[in-house]
Amino acid sequence: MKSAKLCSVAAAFAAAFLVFSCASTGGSGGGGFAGGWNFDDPAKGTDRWGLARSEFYQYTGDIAISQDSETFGDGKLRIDLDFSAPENQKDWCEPKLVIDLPRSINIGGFGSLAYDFYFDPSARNQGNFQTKIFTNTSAPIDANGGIPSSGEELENGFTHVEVVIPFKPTKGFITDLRLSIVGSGTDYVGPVFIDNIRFLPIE
Ligand SMILES: [Ca+2]
Repeated sequence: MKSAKLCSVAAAFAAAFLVFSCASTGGSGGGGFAGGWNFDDPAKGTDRWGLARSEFYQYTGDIAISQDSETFGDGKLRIDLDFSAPENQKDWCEPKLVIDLPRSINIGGFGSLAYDFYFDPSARNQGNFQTKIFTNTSAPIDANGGIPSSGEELENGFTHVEVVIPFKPTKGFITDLRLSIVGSGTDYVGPVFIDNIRFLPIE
């Protein structure tokens, strides 16, 4: 009885894995990597990205993460932020996103992580954003980067900037990724959006 039960658990696990494997090789990358993360499919929600609340550094404001197809007409990852309290206006105030990858990613040959970032200039009186990437797994990625304070001004009032974070190339696989949107002396209150997170090859 016990072994039969174990067997059925194992079978269910194997079936789930099979389904997942098929889904994740389907092209547009559910939690996957081939095309990075574009957040265009509402059915995938945040596509496994979440908040690493226990790893926030000096950030105590409200925060929420969601998939948003309305604000720009195509899907993006939305993060609602609140740096209004003085204690959240330090030089490095870091809420952090995390993804535990369903399949490990070989990062050999990559030299930077890039994403599109959208913010509302009217949602702040001061300060800027910075960014950071980090992984806990054996192939280390640990790099900080800047986020431009001005860029393409869109009709809906948001500014679009391209963010590129170079990191020291390393061989190996990662199974997690942390991505921080860091407040740097800012009092920003409102949503920011991230899209097209992708690794870029070494130049
Ligand atoms: Ca998108």
